[in-house]
Amino acid sequence: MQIQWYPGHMTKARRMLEENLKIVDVIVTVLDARIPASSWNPDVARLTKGKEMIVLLNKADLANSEITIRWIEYFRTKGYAAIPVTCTNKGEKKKVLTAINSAAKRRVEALKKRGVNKVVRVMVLGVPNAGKSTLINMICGYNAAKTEDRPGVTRGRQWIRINQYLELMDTPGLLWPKFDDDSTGMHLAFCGSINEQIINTEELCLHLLAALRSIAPDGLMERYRLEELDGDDAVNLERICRARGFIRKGNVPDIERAVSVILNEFREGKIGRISLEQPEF
Ligand SMILES: Nc1nc2c(ncn2[C@@H]2O[C@H](COP(=O)(O)OP(=O)(O)OP(=O)(O)O)[C@@H](O)[C@H]2O)c(=O)[nH]1
Ligand SMILES: [Mg+2]
Repeated sequence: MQIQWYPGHMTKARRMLEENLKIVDVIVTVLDARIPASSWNPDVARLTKGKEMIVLLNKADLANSEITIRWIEYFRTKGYAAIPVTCTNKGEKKKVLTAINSAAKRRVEALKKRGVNKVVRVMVLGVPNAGKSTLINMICGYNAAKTEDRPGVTRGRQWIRINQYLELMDTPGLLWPKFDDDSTGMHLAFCGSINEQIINTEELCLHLLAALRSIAPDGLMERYRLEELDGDDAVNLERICRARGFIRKGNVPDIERAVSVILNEFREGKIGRISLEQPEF
């Protein structure tokens, strides 16, 4: 299944990123902990080379914790400060602020020697729906940035002042013009980073079922009360309709409803804490 989504507002957002790069001290890259490889933007990585960067593996509550620990090791061996976070959890604030302070330390201290108290400017980047605005709200303690469970919520850049010495910039979710392989676009779509209007969601759901059948068959069977899994995911989808009572007049399975429920339940972690990607060292 081939997916590409690079609408005009992303071209604009990329330009804005380039224009603002000079004035930022630290980049925070928000990845989705379930798909760190697919949510790593190679275009942004190239643009921000040489900047202090912190890699946040967000939505850690939805990912397999052992695999997340391995991803953290992976990014650390690549030279990045990397931490797992759950931005919907307010208790994570200190951990993130410590990482930002430590990344900005060199510049802050250099200026302090010259008697200047530097305002640290942090740009928050990531694919759509990764949790950038949620991160900013968690740090500032109130809803300064709009968040929603769909991609493309934040459109323009927005500076949010945290205190006298710290400012964060929220940015629109960014993808890149061409994914290297089909699985990248698909994984991003599974996790809600692609606008559903451009996707055949039934086809996407069949691919998700195939992935879950191989990674988390027990979670899948348990959630949808299936005795066994068929090798054909169209059959599994129909069984899920029946198990959930998604039946229309004339005993016709309501596939559309099941597709929407399965995608949402996966995204909410109801099928289990599932990591779709593992690091390769
Ligand atoms: N379970 C869970 N959900 C999260 C977490 N962080 C964010 N979310 C949810 O993910 C959805 C998207 O969050 P946003 O903060 O709007 O994402 P964004 O990166 O700003 O998205 P765009 O502005 O569209 O690029 C929201 O429904 C959040 O509640 C997390 O750590 N765990
Ligand atoms: Mg946002």
